[in-house]
Amino acid sequence: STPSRPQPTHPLAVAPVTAPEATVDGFVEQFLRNLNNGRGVALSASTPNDRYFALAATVRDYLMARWLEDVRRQRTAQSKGVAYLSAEYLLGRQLDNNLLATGLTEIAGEALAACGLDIDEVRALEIEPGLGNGGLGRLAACFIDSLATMGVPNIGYGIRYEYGIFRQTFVDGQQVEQADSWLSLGSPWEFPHPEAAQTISFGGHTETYDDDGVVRSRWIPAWNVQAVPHNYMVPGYHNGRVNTLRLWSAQATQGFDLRTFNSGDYQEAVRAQTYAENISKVLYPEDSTPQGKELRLQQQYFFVAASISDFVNLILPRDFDLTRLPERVIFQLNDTHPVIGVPELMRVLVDEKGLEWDAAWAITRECFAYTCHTLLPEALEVWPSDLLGRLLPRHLEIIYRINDEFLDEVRERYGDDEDRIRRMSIIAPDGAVRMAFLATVAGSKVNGVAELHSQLLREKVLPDFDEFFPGKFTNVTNGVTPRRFVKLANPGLSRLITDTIGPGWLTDLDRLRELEPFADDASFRQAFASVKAANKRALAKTLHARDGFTVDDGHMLDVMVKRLHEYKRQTLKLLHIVSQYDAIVSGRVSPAEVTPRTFVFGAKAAPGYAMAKRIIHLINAVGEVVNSDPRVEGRLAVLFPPNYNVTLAERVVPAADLSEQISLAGKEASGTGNMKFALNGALTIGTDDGANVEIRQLVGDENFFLFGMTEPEVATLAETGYHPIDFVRADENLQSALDLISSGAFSCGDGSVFEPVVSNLVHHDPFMALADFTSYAAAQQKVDALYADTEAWTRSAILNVARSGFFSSDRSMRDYIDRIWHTPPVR
Ligand code: AZC
Repeated sequence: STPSRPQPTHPLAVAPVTAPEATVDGFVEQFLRNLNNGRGVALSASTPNDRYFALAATVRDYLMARWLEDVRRQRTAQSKGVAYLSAEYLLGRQLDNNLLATGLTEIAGEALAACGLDIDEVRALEIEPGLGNGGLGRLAACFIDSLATMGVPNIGYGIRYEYGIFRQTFVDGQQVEQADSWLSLGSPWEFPHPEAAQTISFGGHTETYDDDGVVRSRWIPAWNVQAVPHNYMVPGYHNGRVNTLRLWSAQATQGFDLRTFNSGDYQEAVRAQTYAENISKVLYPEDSTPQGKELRLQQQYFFVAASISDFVNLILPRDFDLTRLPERVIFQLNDTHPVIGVPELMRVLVDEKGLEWDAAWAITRECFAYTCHTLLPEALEVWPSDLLGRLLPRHLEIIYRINDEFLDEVRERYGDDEDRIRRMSIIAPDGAVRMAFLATVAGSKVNGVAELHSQLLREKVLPDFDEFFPGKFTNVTNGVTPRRFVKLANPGLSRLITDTIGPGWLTDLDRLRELEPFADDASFRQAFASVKAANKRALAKTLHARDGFTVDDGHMLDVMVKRLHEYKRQTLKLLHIVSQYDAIVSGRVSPAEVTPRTFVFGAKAAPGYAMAKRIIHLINAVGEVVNSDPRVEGRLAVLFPPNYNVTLAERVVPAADLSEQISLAGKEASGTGNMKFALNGALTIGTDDGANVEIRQLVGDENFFLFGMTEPEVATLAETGYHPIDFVRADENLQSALDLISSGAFSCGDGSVFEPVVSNLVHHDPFMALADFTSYAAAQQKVDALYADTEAWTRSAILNVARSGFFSSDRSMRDYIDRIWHTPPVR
């Protein structure tokens, strides 16, 4: 028997943790305590950063009791939870969101005022954690918000990158990337647990051994690193629930080599440390070099292995019967980045836990589901087998066996249809491992992110698999959290909605339908329009302070914000701006005939994507000329604030009149910006692509500006041969706009500067921007016409809000639960 240990006797030690009193006095007391005891400063001597940290700590204190309770519940409950595996979480600022969740926004403001502080100044100090690139990472952040709000047990797993998405600046109109040192002043929202680090191994070789007459394989790794968990609270909205986001940071197993240091070789002394810590150093390092590719695979395995081990070895009870793992967890693979988790779970079950292969495979196939976010072939990851074999030799072995057994099944079904077998093999003819295929074979379900995308995924990307695995493919249309993107971003609209239909819509967004009748109510329209006008003024203020821009009050705000990619076709919009400018300066139209518009762009280009960077340069160059040409009489303005991020999105989205969603049909998997704009009362000009299709169906054709080819038309044109020059010849305005760029009008007379952009369009145009130009320009005329009728425009804007409730990420989560996860109903 073990010697008895001292037991807690104090009443406080056995009672559940309690929150501070939710009053102004209670808040002030807690805030000052955090400032004094946590930061070690008096109020009078505190810096703005001290105050921000103390405020964040105070909000945390209010969430803590609930969090500890939920963590406990998740360990003791035997119910199934969701482990979301994502290489990216584009969280946005935490302070406001967490205040909103606790319902303490007003109390906090008053408490700080009582301390002589302005909460707006304090909140402006927060640097957002930019741990994602774009849509995929922001979606993950919306999903964990929704799961917490719906009370579904969930752990988000990812990487705590020391540097998130680069900070974009413009030098002479060209993108320059700077490191995003978001942690330089510390992060008050994270709880690091170095003592709970996991050891993650790499390299080495495998060997076989005799295990009581059975030949088994085992991995003898060559090196390892420590994965240190950093926990973040993910609070639900007004429901007392707090889930966990666990991000892993890499640390050297043997950090500092004192003997080498003392011998004078300082660099060698920290070499191992630097090497290990590189793994979580930067979000998506350039993978155009072989070194970069390897680091990327290291990152993926690092966080997935740590997460699986965390769940299996720490969260589950010690004596858990692993054949029942599917009853406790579903690992959702956010795109292909975490797919190495499939052979990792097999390795854990077979090599570490001693299960038979077939039993382990049956468990694994139930425990994973895979979401695909793209149709671009270059975004479907493949790993060269020599790289995989070098870094993860046991995993490569496991993948080969999974593939052999899978191809046996294919042969059984279809006979020796070698062509089909080559097409379906997880190992490509060149030996590379196709991660999307592996995810599809292993996943219990595979989903696309909008109806059209899911359909194209089945029909064009993975048709053999769709046939082979009936019922495996499904759709879950993306969504966005209304807490951040309506309530926080657009308090004016939120107030108007609550005043009109009452509270409750923020967690039941379908209720926005009740606004529909008010579209015909003149006084409601007026209130709605004045909210929009106030949001525009707020944006103008932000852009002035941030970038020195002036925004003209009377302008339509026409916005295109998203990553810079040729398929998204920022060039199409730019060509239209240039053609309008051209029409004015050539005297074809008088400025007075042009609807005054401010065009807002926000976009980062991948550092190695040369064409995208040229397009950014061109947008800035056009802006510089158009904005300062007196002949335009201020009717057109092009603004391109650098470093578009979640924080800026929260200002831009509520202010927009027109939302540009103009990708080539069949290329944008879903889009989520499109949903945010519609929910905030912007009208969309868009192609029949991604979730635009569903937005248009819901808001109605008359409240959406559709243009361009459909996906089948695109496919036909590609088959019959696309010659962009034909479209240039057929549209004088297009020809003339291209000529103006070529003439050097936006490059001080030097036509060569943007020649690569123009000639790429005229000779290749891989995303058929020129083919859709005429139709786009016609749709823009319809935009002008409707905008001229203010009442009609506002009516349409209101109907966009009223009919977009479907795009709540709460609905997406319900669909995942019903169609994929089968987690128990929410209490
Ligand atoms: C994006 C898609 O491009 C976008 O259409 C979608 O809305 C978003 O995911 C969320 O599903 N994809 C990515 O960000 N990245 C990859 C690798 O697809």
